Amino acid sequence: MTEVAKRVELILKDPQDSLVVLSGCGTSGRLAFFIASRFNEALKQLNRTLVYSYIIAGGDRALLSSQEAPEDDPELGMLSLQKVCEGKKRVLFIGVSCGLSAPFVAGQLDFCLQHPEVYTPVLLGFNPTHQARDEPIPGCTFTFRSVAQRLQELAQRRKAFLINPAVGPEAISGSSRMKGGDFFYFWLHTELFLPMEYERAVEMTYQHREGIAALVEAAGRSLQNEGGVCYLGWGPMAFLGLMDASECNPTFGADYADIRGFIRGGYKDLNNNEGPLSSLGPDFCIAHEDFLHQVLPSLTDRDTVLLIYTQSDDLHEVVNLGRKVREKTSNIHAVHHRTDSVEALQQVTFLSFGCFFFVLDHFLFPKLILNKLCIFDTFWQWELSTKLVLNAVSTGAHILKGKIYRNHMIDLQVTNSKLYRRAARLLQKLSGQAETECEGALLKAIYRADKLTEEITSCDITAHTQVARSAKKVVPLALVSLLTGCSLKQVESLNLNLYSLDTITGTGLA
Ligand code: F1P
Repeated sequence: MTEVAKRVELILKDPQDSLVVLSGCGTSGRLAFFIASRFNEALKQLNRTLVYSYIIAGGDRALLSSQEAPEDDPELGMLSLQKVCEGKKRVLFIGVSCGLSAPFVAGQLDFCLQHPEVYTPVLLGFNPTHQARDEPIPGCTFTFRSVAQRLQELAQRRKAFLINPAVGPEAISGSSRMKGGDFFYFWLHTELFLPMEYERAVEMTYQHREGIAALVEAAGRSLQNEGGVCYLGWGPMAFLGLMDASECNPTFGADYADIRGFIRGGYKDLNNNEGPLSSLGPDFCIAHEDFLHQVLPSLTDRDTVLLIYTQSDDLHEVVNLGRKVREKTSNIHAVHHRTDSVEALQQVTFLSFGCFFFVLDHFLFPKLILNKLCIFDTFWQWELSTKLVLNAVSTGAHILKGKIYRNHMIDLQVTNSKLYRRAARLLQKLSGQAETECEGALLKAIYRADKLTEEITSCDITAHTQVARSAKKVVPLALVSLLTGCSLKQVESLNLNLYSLDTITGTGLA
């Protein structure tokens, strides 16, 4: 890690024709974007050359919505890396795949290994090398594991780097959006810019356990009652809301309207490579203006709204929007970050909001505003803290909705080869039945067919995952069908809520 930090330092000192590229899929790609943007912002303020760049599988639309299919494409990964690095003579490439699994990233790492005169590859993930994915990648001679092993060998001579601490599996398995993501965020900050103390941010956040629990309950009630949760954010913190919301779709089978994020100035504030994407549909409309037009008119007490802002944001604006929301729902809350040096500002906040807001605002950090770097330090602690709170809110709310079975997020979307295999493994683990039965049940649920035809079984995984994009509750349906012996039609007529899974399977419904 120290060695990687030194390489970054060299690039920062002599940025001519150099680049640090962060790349990943899903959550890893979103964090790559967020961190590259934040670091470039910091460099801008210090009048330094911008050296950070990001790549996310599926392009910028994947920043806001689930696009797992491109994760399977190593060539796409390689081509997008080549494009970003055109004309560069020195590139530090940081490929992130929490599970050491994404072919998109494997393709990029392989390309770096073939061009050592320009690229120094770094692989960041949270899995031991021998557990990296070893499934053949169509059209390639390498697997993720073989690439990781090559990196490991070169790492001894400092020609490549493999950073894969085991930070433990996700408490609720099935997504890299929580612990893996937190560590990725934390690691990049400490290694790529300047060493900082994040432990305190975590401690301070969880001092607000009760407040966070209240938020989880409110959001959970909304989801249970077919309402929605909206994050209305200001400044960089707003993207964390967008990111948290977009992850709920592949992780919990959620609809885009269940949890939505909005950022004050929309794409102008997001500052992504591809610019505005609102023309792609309502789920890509992300500005507060869009919230006012699309969501506010039909907002009710069933919905939860969470404002996310800091002392640096325009409080009058926060108050104005807050008042509009309050006219429609009493279920309005706020995460407010401040340092302990702004008592006056805090008073304003309380005066304006006190009567109707639950304000989770005592994030007291030491007075760090000594120089510009310390301002970033404080901001980054707030960002980590916000990520922790939002992950807790959305995960907890989905648990309350009944999306978790025996500690597994089983209503995942089966939209790429990794997720297809994960779904099949989950079915085996939870039903105790053989692999072929489980895969059969999975296919039946994807195609909504009670019998598997030749047409279905002759298709490959890519075709199955394309059909699965529009199928709902695939794994829960397959599981109940496996456990009860009921046909898919019978199971579907139950209008499944995972809360009732144990009851259904325990009473021998068949
Ligand atoms: C990438 C990713 C995850 C997401 C889901 C699908 O994983 O998009 O972020 O939660 O599991 O895969 P990884 O390559 O970082 O392990």
